[in-house]
Amino acid sequence: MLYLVALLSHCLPLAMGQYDICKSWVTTDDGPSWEFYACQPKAMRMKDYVTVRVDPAGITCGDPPERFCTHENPYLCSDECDASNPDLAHPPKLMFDSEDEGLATYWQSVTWRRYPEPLLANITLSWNKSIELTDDIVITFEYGRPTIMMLEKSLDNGRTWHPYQYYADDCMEAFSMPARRVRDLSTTSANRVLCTEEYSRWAGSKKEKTVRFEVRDRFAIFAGPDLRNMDNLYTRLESAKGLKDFFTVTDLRMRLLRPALGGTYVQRENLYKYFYAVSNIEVTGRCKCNLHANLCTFKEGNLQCECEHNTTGQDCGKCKKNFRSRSWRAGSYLPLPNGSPNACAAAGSAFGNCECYGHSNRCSYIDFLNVVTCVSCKHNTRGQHCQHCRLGFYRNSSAELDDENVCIECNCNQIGSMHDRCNETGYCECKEGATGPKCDDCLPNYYWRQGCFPNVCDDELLLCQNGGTCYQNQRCICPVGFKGVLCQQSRCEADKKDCDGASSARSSLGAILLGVLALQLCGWGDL
Ligand SMILES: *[C@@H]1O[C@H](CO)[C@@H](O)[C@H](O)[C@H]1NC(C)=O
Ligand SMILES: *[C@@H]1O[C@H](CO)[C@@H](O)[C@H](O)[C@H]1NC(C)=O
Ligand SMILES: *[C@@H]1O[C@H](CO)[C@@H](O)[C@H](O)[C@H]1NC(C)=O
Ligand SMILES: *[C@@H]1O[C@H](CO)[C@@H](O)[C@H](O)[C@H]1NC(C)=O
Ligand SMILES: *[C@@H]1O[C@H](CO)[C@@H](O)[C@H](O)[C@H]1NC(C)=O
Ligand SMILES: [Ca+2]
Repeated sequence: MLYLVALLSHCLPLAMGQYDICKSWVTTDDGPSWEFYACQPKAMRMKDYVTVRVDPAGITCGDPPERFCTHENPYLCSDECDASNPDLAHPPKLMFDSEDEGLATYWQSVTWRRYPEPLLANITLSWNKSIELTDDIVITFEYGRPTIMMLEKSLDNGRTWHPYQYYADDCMEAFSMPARRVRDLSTTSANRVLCTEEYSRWAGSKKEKTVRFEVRDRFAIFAGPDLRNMDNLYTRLESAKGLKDFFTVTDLRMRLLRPALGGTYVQRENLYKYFYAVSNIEVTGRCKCNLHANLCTFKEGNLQCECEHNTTGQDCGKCKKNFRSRSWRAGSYLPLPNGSPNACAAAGSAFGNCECYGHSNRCSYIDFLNVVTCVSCKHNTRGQHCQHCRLGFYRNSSAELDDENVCIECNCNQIGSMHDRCNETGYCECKEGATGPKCDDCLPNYYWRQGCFPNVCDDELLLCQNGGTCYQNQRCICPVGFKGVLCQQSRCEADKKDCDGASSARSSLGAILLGVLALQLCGWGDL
């Protein structure tokens, strides 16, 4: 493999483009050696690697078979869609085939027979791989373009979605957005999400068939017309925050919200001419390999970067094992023209033997200790090799030492625990009465109130006396005439003025007798 690449890099003319070569065998004053460069795969026709999903179920025409007509010929509704007949079926895969004979093949939706209920369809394209767009997305509609649609994108395999562009014949009415054109964007707004009216107006279904997401026009803001100044674009992609990500997707979704209307209002008496038909979706882009690969292969149904620079992963997004002496970094387009490979380095290659498990980019020699130590350990690690967890964190036993998630926060309850440190299994040290891994529970016979306190009363040993009731283990609510923590003390005993009416709250015979006795003993005397 190494030799092959070396050979290739010798034979290929340098003119084939920027960032095409990951390394080359060069001769220097010190003899021959490898030189490494930032590199990226070539752009490809991404529709060849996509999986598609069309929603909702039943939106594809032909089941049951259905007749339709066109805006050009609205009274001749003799065309038929029949899913069970290959010649009359319009399944989703026809959006991605190659149309060699020039005959359009297309996916088609059911007609708008449910009007005025909206005719909605989602076409979701997934690559299970991050892709960097390099040219316009071009969607070709037969029989007219939608009057309202939206393009969405995902960067995380469909977990979250973001608007990418809005399309309508009237942006204000459809989306409450002013209509704009990508050509009018400036360097500071090149990644703005906008609504355009350019691709939604009726112009005859044969004449204007395409809807675009204009990647080239946005590139041209930096690279000039015809993209002649790519250096400037690459510089911007590297420096402008979020610009690279703007052109990166793992999934795309077309939300078709209203079909072509033929330049007029909806005619209820003929709903067979309203539907969507998409013959092609062209997506041109390259695998995102973080400038660590110049090849991207399709293996077992998945795109995969062929990583160089001792990186690994689907996007070359981490360092290979034993090459983690500093943390992983993407390659950079800068400095021009070859960029920086930012390769992963073997443990032990830099600075004697300072392994930092990928949590630090820097080692430093400490003179008086005569040791090399990692500097500014990240990911909540610490230590000479970033091999320990910071105080307040503990080791994630299911993660390797070079994993970003290796240290987990202790999360000790601030009130229940002695401090915010914990042991190797995440257990905090609890104050008296508190328990649980995080000290946010109380032991039996303790109650929680800004910390754990011993029960004052309960239903077992610390019973409230004389008919008193225990309130949340915190105190006894005593009947009139009694007091004390457990209502164990008669008020008469403590203070003779308190004996009036003391009998009223008591229920047991014994208590009543006691009360009577108390009345006789002290109550009458006072009157
Ligand atoms: C299309 O996808 C959006 C989310 O992006 C969802 O809210 C909507 O319900 C979907 N529409 C249909 C018709 O499935
Ligand atoms: C997506 O790609 C990853 C990495 O190549 C693979 O492990 C996973 O099985 C793929 N998922 C699907 C649904 O193909
Ligand atoms: C990657 O590791 C191999 C094997 O140790 C080494 O020969 C090569 O030079 C390394 N590549 C880079 C870019 O560091
Ligand atoms: C522990 O590490 C694994 C592997 O990286 C990770 O999936 C998991 O989320 C981590 N656990 C916590 C609590 O962070
Ligand atoms: C951490 O503390 C808990 C509770 O005290 C204990 O059960 C566990 O064994 C301790 N773990 C270690 C590794 O010491
Ligand atoms: Ca087609």
